[in-house]
Amino acid sequence: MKNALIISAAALFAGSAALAGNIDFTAVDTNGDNQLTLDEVQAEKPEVTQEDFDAYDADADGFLSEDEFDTWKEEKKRADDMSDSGSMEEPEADDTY
Ligand SMILES: [Ca+2]
Ligand SMILES: [Ca+2]
Repeated sequence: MKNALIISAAALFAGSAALAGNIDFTAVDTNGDNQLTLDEVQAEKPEVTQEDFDAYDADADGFLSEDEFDTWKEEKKRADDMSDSGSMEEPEADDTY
């Protein structure tokens, strides 16, 4: 039971992890209006879905502000940290902290 919960949480993180790496807001904002549209995000990361986008469009205006984008990147970073250690349930033995 508990594992199923953990796995779905991991799947959620994997979904948000679609926005990969250290993407710079200004690099994605190709028209420079300080708002990211789904098109702009997809130009950088085609695997990002409307669903991913909406999940972080906190005020649901159809754009990601820099704050919203930062939140996304933070979530992504956390997801990466988790995948770095192999799996959430079984931390690697070479854990350094
Ligand atoms: Ca824009
Ligand atoms: Ca927004």
